[in-house]
Amino acid sequence: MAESEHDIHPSLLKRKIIHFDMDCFYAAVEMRDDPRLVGKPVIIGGQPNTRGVVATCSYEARRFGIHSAMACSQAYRLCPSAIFIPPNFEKYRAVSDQIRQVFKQFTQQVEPLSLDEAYLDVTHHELYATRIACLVKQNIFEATSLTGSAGVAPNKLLAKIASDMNKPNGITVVQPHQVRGFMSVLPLRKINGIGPATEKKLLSYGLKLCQDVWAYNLFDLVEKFGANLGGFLFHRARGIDERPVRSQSKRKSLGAENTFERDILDLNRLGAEILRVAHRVVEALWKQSIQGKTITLKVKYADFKVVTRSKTLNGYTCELTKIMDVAQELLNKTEAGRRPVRLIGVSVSNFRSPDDQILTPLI
Ligand code: DCP
Ligand code: MG
Repeated sequence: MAESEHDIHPSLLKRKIIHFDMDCFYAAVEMRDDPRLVGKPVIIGGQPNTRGVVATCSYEARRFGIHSAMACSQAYRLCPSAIFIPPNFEKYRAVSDQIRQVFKQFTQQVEPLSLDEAYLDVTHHELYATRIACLVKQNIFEATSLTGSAGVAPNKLLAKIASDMNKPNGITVVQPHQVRGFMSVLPLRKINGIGPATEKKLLSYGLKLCQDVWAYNLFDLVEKFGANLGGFLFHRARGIDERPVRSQSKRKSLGAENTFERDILDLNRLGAEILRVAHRVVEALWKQSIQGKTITLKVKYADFKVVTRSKTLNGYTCELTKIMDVAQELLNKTEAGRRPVRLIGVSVSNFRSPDDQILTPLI
């Protein structure tokens, strides 16, 4: 139901944001360049008989239940006739440059999230934001023969959720007066930043949809979930997100971390936790096709004291086994095993070229 201007949060009247995301990006590039692949289940990533994972796959392959980050062996079991193709990052990076050129035709405020997606702040453009989204789509198709999908909304949170709703080749618009209705039935899991672990935690409190959070005030949520998650939930569940589009600043490292439910003393268990965190980092490196030279391990002990240990390699890497080995070696240089640990983090920095220092949220 529409609502009066009075009920609309003022931040929703401030900005016009487009989130643009290419459709099955790596697979689409390969299908464009080899028409024999069109209409077939195509998987980009490792080979089926190795320990590799699926980077992405065509929509035909998705019908078999295949998705990004799935083990190739499992993808093969689901669809033995699928065509497995190794990734060609040079090509994807070239296309990525082309799409960024198109974004820049409309605004200088462009924040790339990975090779195939970006936020655009078009608040001050004379055209309607929806019209700009159409033009971006058209111009990208003319330049690359590839399609993408756009979300048009008053902030980054909503634009990102919206761009995923009409894939492939679609545009979804969320206007300020629609935000309440849009958020009410949205699963919390759709909020960027709420992953499987947080989802599980929220479900244990009976919180599944955004509107389930509305029953609690900020104070309740902070008490239940702490200042960070509590405040985040309160605002995001209402569709509020005041983060600006950051075109200038460039992240120089990419990392992930995990706080344990209970402090861990056992070194083997810590090793397993490092593997989980390193896996997330490697996935993000892959997704953005970047490699780094320096690996840093962060350890927070039960008493909240934090130490970091780093190692710089001779060459660049984005390989799980390598990053894992180094992180393990770094763990041995801490007091882990003798002091209980409450958090482990792994990050990679010192990227291959300045171009690769893409701004990414901590995952
Ligand atoms: N990617 C990756 N590993 C992942 C996720 C993605 O290597 N776990 C790579 C391959 C994708 C590209 O990043 O083509 C873009 O990621 P998206 O999440 O946007 O996925 P797609 O563009 O492939 O599909 P969609 O049409 O759902 O956007
Ligand atoms: Mg995409």
